[in-house]
Amino acid sequence: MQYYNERIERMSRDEKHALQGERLKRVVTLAYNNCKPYRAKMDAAGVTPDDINSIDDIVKLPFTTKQDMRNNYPFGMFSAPMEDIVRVHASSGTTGKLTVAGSTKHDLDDWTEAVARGMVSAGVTKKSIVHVAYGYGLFTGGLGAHDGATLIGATVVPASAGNTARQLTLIKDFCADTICCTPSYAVYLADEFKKAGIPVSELSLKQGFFGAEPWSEEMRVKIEEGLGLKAYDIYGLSEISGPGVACECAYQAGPHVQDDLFYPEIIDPDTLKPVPDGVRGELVFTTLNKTGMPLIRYRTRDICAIISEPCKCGRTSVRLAKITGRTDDMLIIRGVNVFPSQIESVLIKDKRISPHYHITIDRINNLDVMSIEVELQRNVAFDEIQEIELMQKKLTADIASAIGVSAKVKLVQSGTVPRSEGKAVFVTDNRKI
Ligand code: DLL
Repeated sequence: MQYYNERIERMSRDEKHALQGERLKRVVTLAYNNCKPYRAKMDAAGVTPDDINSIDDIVKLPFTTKQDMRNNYPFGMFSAPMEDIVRVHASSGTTGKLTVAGSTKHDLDDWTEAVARGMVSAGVTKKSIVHVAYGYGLFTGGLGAHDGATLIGATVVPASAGNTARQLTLIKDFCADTICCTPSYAVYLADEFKKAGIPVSELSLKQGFFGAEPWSEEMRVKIEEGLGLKAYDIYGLSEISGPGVACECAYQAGPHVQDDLFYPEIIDPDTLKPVPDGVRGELVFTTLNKTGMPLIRYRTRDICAIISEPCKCGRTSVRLAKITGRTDDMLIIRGVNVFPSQIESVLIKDKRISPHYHITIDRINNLDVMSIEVELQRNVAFDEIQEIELMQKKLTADIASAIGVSAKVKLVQSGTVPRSEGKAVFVTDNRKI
């Protein structure tokens, strides 16, 4: 079994517990002293860094949410001066504003090591050829996987997302043994290889790191058979760093959390109280070693459980069970986070449109397809076909530019979108993951 940082990865649980406590005190002190929103929250909760003397004291601290990030957009949650921030990434916020994360050089180094530890645990070495088909940019997938593989000394192919025909050529001709992309795209690639008449025996793939969206054991089987590799689950979120917050080892028994850097808790989303290991609830993360934008008890909204039984690989970290849903209405479409409220805010800008809309998501030929039915206001004539087509085109373009994913927009007559009794149902997700 290979380790990237054996001392940390096999550290005894007692030693880890002490390290987590020391780091928590340090990060809470940093946030309290350098970030006004944290000071205000902690003052309101009657807690100061002096109250934190062990990792178990974490429960005294208030939670941080996406709303806090939004309230302090863009850089108000940073704890370091701007001159020390060397990179920003961002993901979707609930409405127009992005959720922004800033990293110092020290934070990027930690994140990169986290990715490297995960990749090495599943067999990547300096001899590997790593094809990165996550998008490069504000999304953390591309650069995160890229930096981690580079740190190991592997050969990186920074393919980024899109242009499937070129992806097939690169994977085959450059003899990639490792691939990083979303699990749904991996299934799509497998299908495209099949269509192109390229059998798995002509590929060199041995392992792949798939994440950024939920996936099932059934998908694991499809990907492993379709691409002829072992499929590993990699988890992360841009607010905490990016991919590699947790990653599966060769035993494929749930992603190991890099818990000297990122401390996980599971809470009951209603009572906000911690639940025992093994019980599902909402995953909460605290960054123990970040300096640019530490996050304290950040509510990820992902529904998950902590697996605390030791893993056969010898790593002492806790692991995550499969993510089975969210406690908010965020959708992940082709790996992109989308909130219905973002779509709504595009729609309501057009006065001819009523607030009734319905989003449907299907998986067609292994790709997510989003369609939106939108009602016109009662006084808008539906028979001006050309006008309607123009409006549909404009809305389609506006939505694509606002959320980064295309949707088929269909305008319908007033009164045709089904009304629900009680809580409005805006989304039908037909994907069988
Ligand atoms: O998706 C980071 C990432 C990139 C992870 C590449 C893995 C691979 P965000 O765009 O901020 O960051 O989205 C974070 O995606 O809260 C989960 O809901 C979901 N997610 C990420 N990884 C997994 C996974 C990246 N392995 C949000 N399984 C998270 C299920 C995942 N859901």
